[in-house]
Amino acid sequence: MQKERTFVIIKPDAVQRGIIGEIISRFERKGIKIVAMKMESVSRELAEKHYGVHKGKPFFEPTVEYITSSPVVALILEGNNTIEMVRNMMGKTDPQKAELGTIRGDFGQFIGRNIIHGSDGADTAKFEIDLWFKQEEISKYCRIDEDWLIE
Ligand code: IDP
Ligand code: MG
Repeated sequence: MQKERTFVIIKPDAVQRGIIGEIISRFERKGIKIVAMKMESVSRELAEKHYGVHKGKPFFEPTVEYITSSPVVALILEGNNTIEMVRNMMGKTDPQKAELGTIRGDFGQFIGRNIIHGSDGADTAKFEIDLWFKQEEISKYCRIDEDWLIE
């Protein structure tokens, strides 16, 4: 079994709309462990680094403005195959195309207000975790349900 970490941002629109708890509770109910979490007003510098791969694309500047427009909640989630599982729970980038039952499909309407970010692969997860969190902000602990979650 592959235990891995992923990086998630509950974006400004989700914070403003009061659905932080709804989103976090989906991860908790799925059995995914939260190992780090903080609310942060994102600087332009951090936003530009985070979205660096998209520099030069037409949506780069609006996306940097979106993510810096109001506080976000940043999390590190840990568990079995967590990167792919969280991406599946998020749904497609465009909430119009995301399936109902996914976070973007259930809560969003526009691609420029798509509720949540999650790392798209192992290298990205490592880059984003190191960019957003210090080692001492990450907690190591066992959830009491771990033995009942994994076969
Ligand atoms: P992802 O968040 O599903 O991985 P990416 O293609 O990596 O999607 O794009 C990063 C973010 O940039 C998206 O989550 C969204 O906030 C924004 N974005 C991407 N494409 C568009 C677009 O066509 N219009 C507006 N915003 C976009
Ligand atoms: Mg992406």
